[in-house]
Parts: sequence; C-alpha cells; structure tokens
Amino acid sequence: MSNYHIKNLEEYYQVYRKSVRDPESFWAEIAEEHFVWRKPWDKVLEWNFSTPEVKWFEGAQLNITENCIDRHLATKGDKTAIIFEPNDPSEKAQHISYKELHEKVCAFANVLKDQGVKKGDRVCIYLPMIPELATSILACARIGAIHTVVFAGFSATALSTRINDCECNMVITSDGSFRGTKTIDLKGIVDEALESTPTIKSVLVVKRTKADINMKSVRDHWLQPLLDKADKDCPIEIMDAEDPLFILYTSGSTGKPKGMMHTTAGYMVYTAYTFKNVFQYKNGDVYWCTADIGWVTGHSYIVYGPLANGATTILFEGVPNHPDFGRFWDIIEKHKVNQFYTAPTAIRALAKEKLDYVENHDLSSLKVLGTVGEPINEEAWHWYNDNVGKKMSPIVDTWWQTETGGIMISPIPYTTPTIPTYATLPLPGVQPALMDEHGKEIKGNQVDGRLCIKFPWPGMARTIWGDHKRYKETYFSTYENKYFTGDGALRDTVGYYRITGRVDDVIIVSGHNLGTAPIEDAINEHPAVAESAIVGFPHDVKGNALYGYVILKETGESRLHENLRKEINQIITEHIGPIAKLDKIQFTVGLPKTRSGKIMRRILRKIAHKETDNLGDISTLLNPEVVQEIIDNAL
Ligand code: 7RM
Repeated sequence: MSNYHIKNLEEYYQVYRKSVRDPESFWAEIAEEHFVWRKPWDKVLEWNFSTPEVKWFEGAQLNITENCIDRHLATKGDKTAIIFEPNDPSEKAQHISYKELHEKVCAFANVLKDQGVKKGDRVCIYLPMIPELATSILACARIGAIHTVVFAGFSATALSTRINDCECNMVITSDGSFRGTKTIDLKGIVDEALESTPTIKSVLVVKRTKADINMKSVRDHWLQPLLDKADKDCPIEIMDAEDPLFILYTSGSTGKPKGMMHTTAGYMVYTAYTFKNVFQYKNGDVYWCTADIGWVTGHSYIVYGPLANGATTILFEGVPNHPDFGRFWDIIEKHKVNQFYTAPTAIRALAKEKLDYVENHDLSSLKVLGTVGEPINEEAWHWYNDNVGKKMSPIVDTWWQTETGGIMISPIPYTTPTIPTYATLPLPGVQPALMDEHGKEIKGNQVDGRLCIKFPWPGMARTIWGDHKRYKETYFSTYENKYFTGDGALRDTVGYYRITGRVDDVIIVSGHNLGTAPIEDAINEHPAVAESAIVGFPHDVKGNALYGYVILKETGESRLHENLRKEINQIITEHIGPIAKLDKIQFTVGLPKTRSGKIMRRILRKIAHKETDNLGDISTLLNPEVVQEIIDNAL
C-alpha cells in the first residue's frame, strides 16, 4: 500500500484513517518519497487556528521548479510537458518537452534577474493562455519571485487594484490575445492600468497577435529578444518551505479582492498528491484542464500539480465555441486526452448544442472526467456521463477553493462510487465538519450545515496579503478553531458530501466567484445611481446570473432606462470586467431594509427567483411597502 497513490476503496479508507490518526507522519512520508528537498524539515506541522498560523515542513529547503522540471530531465527529458493548442485550429499545436521547458524557464528566469527582479519581489502576470503564461510563472518560482497572475479578462481598474495591493514592480503581458474570432488589446489595458501603479518599473511584452501597440521607452521591453540573449541555464533559488510562492486574488463578499497567499512546500506536496489521486494519472497519459491559468484551477491543475508528477498537460488558448461547438471534442480526439477537467457552466453550454458535435468525434481515449467551480446539476452530470464519457469514464466532482490550494472533497475515479451532484468523500488529510447556526458541530450522517475544515492541510493559503486580520476574520472567526469555507453542504447516510452553494454574498457566475459588494460599488459610481443591490438568480448555462436592483437619484423617464442599463453594464465592465455584467436590471424606488439599515437580500433573492409566495415576515422591515412595488415591477 502506498499513501501516495490510492488504488481501491479499501486502500482509500485505510489511508484516510491514517491521515486523521497521524497527519504528520502521513504527509511526511508522502513528502519524503515523492519530492526533491535541498534540506529536510525540522518539524512537519506547526499550527494554531486562532492566531491563525499554519506552517508545514518548517526548516525544509527546496525549489518547486526543481521538482516540476529538473528532476524529470534524467528520465523524461524528451517527454512532452506542455501541449500548446492555439486558438486557431489551423495553427500548429506545440509540444514542449521537459528539456525544452527547462530551457525556456531558465532563460525567462535570467531575463527577470537581468531586469532586477529579486527573491520576494512581486511580479504581475497578465497574459492570455499561451506557453509564456506557464513559463513566466515557473520563471518567477525559480528565482523566488512571487507571481500574481491576473486573469486577462479583468479590466484595467481591476488590474491596477491588484498590482497596487501587493506592490508589484513588474508586469508581464502580451501585445494582445486571441479569443475565438476576437482579438483583445491587452497591452492597451495594461497601459491604462499603469497610469495609477507607482511601483511598476518595467513591463515585458510577449508578441502574440502582432497588433500595433504602444511601447513606452525605458519601461516596456519585448520579451523575445531578451530571451534570445539569455543563458538557457539558471540555478534555482533555494527557498524555505514557507516562503511565499504566489498571490492569487479572489473576490470576497465585501471589500476589495483578497490576495490569497500560498507558500512553497505545502502547496507543492498538496497539488501533486491530489492531482495524482483525483485524476489517477499514469505515465504516458495526456491530461487536459480547460480552466484559465488566471484562476486557481489553472495554477494547481494545469501547471504545478501535473508538472510535479511529470505529466503531459494541455494548455488551450481558445474558447469552446470556436470555430464551432465541437472544439473541445476535437482537441480530445486530436491529442488523445485521457483525463479531461472542466466546469459545469461549459458542460451546460455545450449540452445545448447539437449532439452531432460530440458524436462526430472519437472520445475513446477518455478515462476520467472532472468538474469544478460550482455545484453540477443532475441534468448536466448525466449529459456529461452519457455523451462524453459514454458511461465508461467516472466523473470526479471536485470541491475546493482558491483558499484551499487544491482539491479537498472528490471521488477517486475507479475507486469511489459516484452519485450525481455529490463531491463524495474528503481526500486523505482533509477533515470536514458541518456546523449549525449556533456554532456547534453537527455529528452523524444525513445532516446539513455550514462546511468547515477542522485540521490544517498542506495546500491551505497562509494569509491574505497585507491583511492577516481579514484572513482571521473571514475564515477563522465564524467558528472557533475551524476554517470556514463559506459554503453549505449536506452529508448523506454513507458520509458523502454534497455542496449546496455559498451561504454568503458571493455569487458564482459561470464558475467565477463574484462578490456583490464590489459590483454594487461600481454601479454606484454612475452619476444617476443612488443605491443598488445585486443578487443571483438561476440561469440555465451560467448556473447563476446577476440581477441588479437600482435606485436612481431622480426617477427618470422609463424611455431612458435602456440606455442606463447599457451604461451601468459599461461601468461594471470597466471596474471589474465583462464577467460581472448584469443580466437583469430593475429600477426601483426603494430597497427593503432592516431597521439597522441593512438591505434584506433574502427578499430580493426570492423576487429574482420568482418565489414570491412565501417571503417570510416582512413586518419588521423599515419600509415593508416597497416590497410589493418591487414584486409588481420584477423582470
Ligand atoms: C476551484 C474553485 C470556490 C467556490 C467554492 C464553492 C464553489 C467549487 C465546487 C463548488 C460545488 C463543486 N475555486 N465550488 N467547486 N461548489 N461543487 N465541485 O472553484 O475560489 O474560484 O471558488 O466555488 O462555492 O467555495 S474558487
């Protein structure tokens, strides 16, 4: 039996029990056997959830790129590490071997050094899904710089907020990006963002679209000529286990985005371990995760987890519907993909199209199908199982978060019997707890509550960059001595978990977490808007879509409303990005409020869901009369 690679249910239970009985030796054995260390640890785990402070493998030294690249060179130098599949299917796919990846990452790391980047510096990466996105991340990790990737669909304002929050001194971007039939002027967005980012000293620009862009002298440099001159070998920076590896921003229910900080050793061990087990990756397999590296799923399961296992991982630049809705299936057939990992929103979008798109492709290479990002509804699960997996590939419904670093609750394929909509069992090392509203743990099965984790795991974020107090308040203060996830869940009779969704003001739209507060703040910037409130409502493709209730300063003529709707969405696009646009905007004279002035979102949510029969007690509201008015004008 090996802790590292679980092969059947009996082994799972044995390994799981061991991981709870003796977490330290459980993780130490995995860490020792499967990774390269420059110095062993003094202590496996140090933790305290009230400060909170968590340290894994303290005293150990390593470099994650040595583990993801160098150590594979002897046996897998010519093996493909990354397959780059371009947006345009007529452009040739690139196969980057581990040896080539080593050279590319080393050259890039040397360029960063030449530009003055040092260990601990923050480097912002704002790139489309091209190989340089992976190599820039790894180049940072090689020299100990902290990468902060900003999804290239975010706006200039969102980009500058993130750059300023962690005080980056460099941005790595491209002239533009290809998405389906569109090209996006990324460099223009960066230029705009950098008007208000005093810490940025230099910008490296990858040539991708060949768009005619503005290069600011001294500050901006084309990457390729620098790479051409750079040495293709670069020694690793020796990192302490708890040195920061990256910062990744995620929306909170209130306030500005939270810069989740992940550290080196624990994150590496955790992503590698979970990748191996959840996808049952075997040497020679081709693995594909469709996420963007701008999200945590891409960090952990396109880059670090697969590469730490010496896997072949696909990096896809394009979108599911270009040149047509068969693109995913085309790529699976072309590269003989064995493990495919995508989001419920993508499945729902593709399920709406003709079945021919799927059926015209040979998908027989598939062995494992994964989903992540939001609860998967039964219909989508069955469509995926029947048409993509042909009932032969187990579906792993993987629950986890930016904060958790890696997958926490998931079936192990060919081991855990699956049930649609259930993420099933915690992975070894993960100790979930369900809590009631009085802060008590709910024991037993067939219960539901708020999902917490009661023991540290190596992949957890260690802090919110620059705001440890907020980290403590957000995750460790709701329930004593427990990490609170913000999700609700139920546990069935056999101990399977089903995640029911967020219990806070985060709305998941197309798998992207959106906090309501920042969107409301953006809307309120419109000169005609007095106040606003956002809720989610069910959407057949996106899972949830956004419904905005907006109070105007002056009740204008309704013929102007269409224009206002456009302007409001425009402001949201500028402040956050197009993913946060509202599907419905209802203008109203008031919002239901409690006596302490809090907006009663529960009521607004019910109205948006068209569930107005039972609104509960509204008599305690400050302004109960406004409720009927809102119902009468609901969209
Ligand atoms: C990986 C990722 C985290 C939130 C999380 C949940 C929701 C994610 C599932 C899921 C039900 C799943 N990171 N979520 N996976 N809900 N079933 N399998 O998505 O930080 O962007 O989002 O996503 O609400 O708290 S994330």
